[in-house]
Amino acid sequence: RSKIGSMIVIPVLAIAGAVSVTATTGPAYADSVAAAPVEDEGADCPVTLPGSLPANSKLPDPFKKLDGTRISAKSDWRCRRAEIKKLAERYVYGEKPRKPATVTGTVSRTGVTVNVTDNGRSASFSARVELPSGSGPFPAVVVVGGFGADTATIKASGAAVINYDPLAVGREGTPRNNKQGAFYSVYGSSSSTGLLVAWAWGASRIIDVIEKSGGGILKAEAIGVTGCSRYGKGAMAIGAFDQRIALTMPIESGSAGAPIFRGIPGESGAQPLSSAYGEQPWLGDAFGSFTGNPAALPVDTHQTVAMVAPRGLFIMENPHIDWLAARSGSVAALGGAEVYKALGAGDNITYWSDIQDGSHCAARPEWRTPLQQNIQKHLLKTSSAPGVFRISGKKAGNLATWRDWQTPNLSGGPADPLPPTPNGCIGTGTGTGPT
Ligand code: MCU
Repeated sequence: RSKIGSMIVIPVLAIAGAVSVTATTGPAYADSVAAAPVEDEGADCPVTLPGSLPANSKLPDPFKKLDGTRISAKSDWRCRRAEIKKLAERYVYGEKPRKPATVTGTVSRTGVTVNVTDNGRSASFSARVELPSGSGPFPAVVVVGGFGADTATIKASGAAVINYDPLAVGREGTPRNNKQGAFYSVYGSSSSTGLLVAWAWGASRIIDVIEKSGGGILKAEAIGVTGCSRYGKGAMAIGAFDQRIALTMPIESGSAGAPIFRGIPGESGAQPLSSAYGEQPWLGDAFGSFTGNPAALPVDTHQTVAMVAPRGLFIMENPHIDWLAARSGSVAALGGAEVYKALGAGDNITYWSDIQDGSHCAARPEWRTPLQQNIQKHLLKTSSAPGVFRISGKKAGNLATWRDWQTPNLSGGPADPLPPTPNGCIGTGTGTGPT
């Protein structure tokens, strides 16, 4: 059955937006925080997962370590992030295996091919590449799934498009005990890892091949990711689980994407957790114990947002379709933004749900300029435009009601370029802020 055929709940309009934006050039700015040179920068951090999961109806404190103490320095974030990553793998998404024993492949002006061998098993997949004008080498945006992303603006901004079909790596429509696709060919069809992390693993292997190619066509240190709807869930996971990704841009991701799990049961019309778990094996098998009890989760998606910090993040949401849980999405962004602020990177996150057209995954004029600015800032390094929060008054969440922790003043590192503001907004956004 086709993926469109399975979308019974919201009508999908995949419109290819053919709108171009003239890229401006200017001096290189140092404001954007570089992506890490490795996929999993804190892999060496010791992490002991908790033995019990006490109920907590509020969002878990992202600054509180598993030993119960809070971090005090920016340099502590590295290993705190590793704890969050382990919790997110264990209870939400399933484990992302470490880099495979062998990854080979090719990068040409029209495509990337990937061959992976790990644990003695092999799999291959490929992605089609579209280059912008100019001679390159180019930054690139991995476009997950084939719809909903404004590829014309991406290319007009000066970045290549890597068309990644995640279904070749983790197929939809399979039962949890017989998952299929390149990831499951290598790690087994009964792997408890969900599709989102399988897709993330595939995107990471594309980056491995680009790294090895020597950068003549595509620049491995300037990679972004985007996708809409189920592929927005994928874009979120891809950016959270590979620190080489400089810019993460989920669109209308809905339940199992950006929105906080704790907020979904109380958000009228939002896709229930049981549905997000059951519709497709997007989340890891372990999430099944939490669909009726998200308060028992030791993590929530504000921490998936925080896993992306301090790298570029541009969350796009649609407040016109209740199913998409945009109110809970705004809380995830506001909660994760507290980590950005504490790291002195408050202007690397943008959240935008203030849009006119309510159709799902439509081409939207409102997102063109921030899309171009994010690409210029985080991939091309030709802009220092600060991130903004433009939260639609239709679905504006209130972080204050969801947290019982405050944001620490972390020592060390560069000074925070944007002081925290009382209402929890950051940047220079003029839209309706949280109430
Ligand atoms: C928002 O993403 C999903 C949603 O979770 C599903 O319930 C629905 O069937 O499809 C959406 C989607 O991927 O639309 C393209």
